[in-house]
Amino acid sequence: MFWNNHIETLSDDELAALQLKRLKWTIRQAEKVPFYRTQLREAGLHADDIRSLDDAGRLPFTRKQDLREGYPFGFFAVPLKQIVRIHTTSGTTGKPTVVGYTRQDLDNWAEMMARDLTMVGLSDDDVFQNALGYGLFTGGLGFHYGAEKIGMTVIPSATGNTKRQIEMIMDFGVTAINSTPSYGMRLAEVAEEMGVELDTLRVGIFGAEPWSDNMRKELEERLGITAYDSYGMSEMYGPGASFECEERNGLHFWHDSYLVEIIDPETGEVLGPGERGELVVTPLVKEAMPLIRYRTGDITMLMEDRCPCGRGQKIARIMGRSDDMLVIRGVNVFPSQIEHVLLSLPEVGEQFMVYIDRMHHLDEMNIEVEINRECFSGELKDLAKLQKRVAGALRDTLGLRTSVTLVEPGTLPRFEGKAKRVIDRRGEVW
Ligand code: DLL
Repeated sequence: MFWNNHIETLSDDELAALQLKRLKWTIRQAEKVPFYRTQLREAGLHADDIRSLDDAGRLPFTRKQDLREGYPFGFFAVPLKQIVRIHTTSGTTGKPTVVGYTRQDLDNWAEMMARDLTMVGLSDDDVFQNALGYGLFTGGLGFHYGAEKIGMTVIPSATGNTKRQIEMIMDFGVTAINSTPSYGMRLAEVAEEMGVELDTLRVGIFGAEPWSDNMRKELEERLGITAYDSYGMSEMYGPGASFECEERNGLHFWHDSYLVEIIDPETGEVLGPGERGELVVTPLVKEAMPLIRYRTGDITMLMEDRCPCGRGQKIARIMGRSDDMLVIRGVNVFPSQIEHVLLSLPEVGEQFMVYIDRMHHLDEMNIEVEINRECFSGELKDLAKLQKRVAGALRDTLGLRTSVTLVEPGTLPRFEGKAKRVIDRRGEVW
């Protein structure tokens, strides 16, 4: 099913022409921002110098740090009078990034979300429980307007009060649920504790943090749904920029609205399809806050194959952010890989916490893992064998020795929004 058949299936030539036109518009829009005026002047570039999409490679990159330095409104290309909404990132590492929207931006965003939701087979026949944070986080409101646009019955449940969320799913006949994958697992866990079946649910949409294929299986089995991956970031409006279709093999990007590149994060060189690197995005329709070649920090690749659904080029699921990548004794590890390994072992659950310390100049990684409720006999004795097996499986996949501590079911923290499973204590002074 298509929301906007024409734009979702443009031919390569039509798409390239539209992208070029919109790229020039974006550069003109960016020239209204002092930061970009300076950058473009220094690069000796003007919108009229962009004659083909290849010329985009001559444009300078924008980094998250640049946006931070523009705090709060330094990147707005329109007067505040025309800004109708503001969101911010959580700003755990320094000042939050502020993003602004004109009325047109909000329409563009809702249009993309409408395409996404229609793409996964949802319509005005569905009841949609939107269990993402509403507020400064873009997740809740971003989905909300797209879901209303296609006429779904929207329940703005936000996060928290998990028992009540389960009751709502049952009482309101919810057919589609939207949350972070961590919170999806929490919903499954609480439904199981309550001893109820969520019969009406058929679709789950999960995003805002990395999640593995094993996590997908787990969510699907325990919630009785088909699970779809949803990707976006505040700087691209929020969720909606990229989404899986019913094939569930990579995420489509809305190329009419974003120019997508993958670069080598070290050299800045542009990489081809099938080569993994950092995603760089130039939004093509953003009015309030245009960005040029924004370095997302997210690690993925462009996919080589054409999707049978007829839409444009896909990206692979995001492995994580380059700054989430842990370098342990020289080995690169993403928390999503740990999750993947743990979920392949039936005796342990999906809940884990990673602690990293530096002992005698060596990095040590200890992973606390919850034992699966069904396999837990009430005592932690006799678990040495299991502990060995978990550590062995992690070593085989990660190529790294880790120490594993098994803990009782229900003892590790649960997350309603994005999970924080890594505590890196290497920088701390002892
Ligand atoms: O997380 C937007 C969003 C909300 C996407 C709801 C999907 C659903 P930020 O808070 O700005 O925006 O965080 C963006 O989250 O750069 C990725 O590192 C990560 N991320 C988002 N979606 C995924 C995903 C929202 N599906 C940052 N897989 C991004 C992996 C994801 N990582």
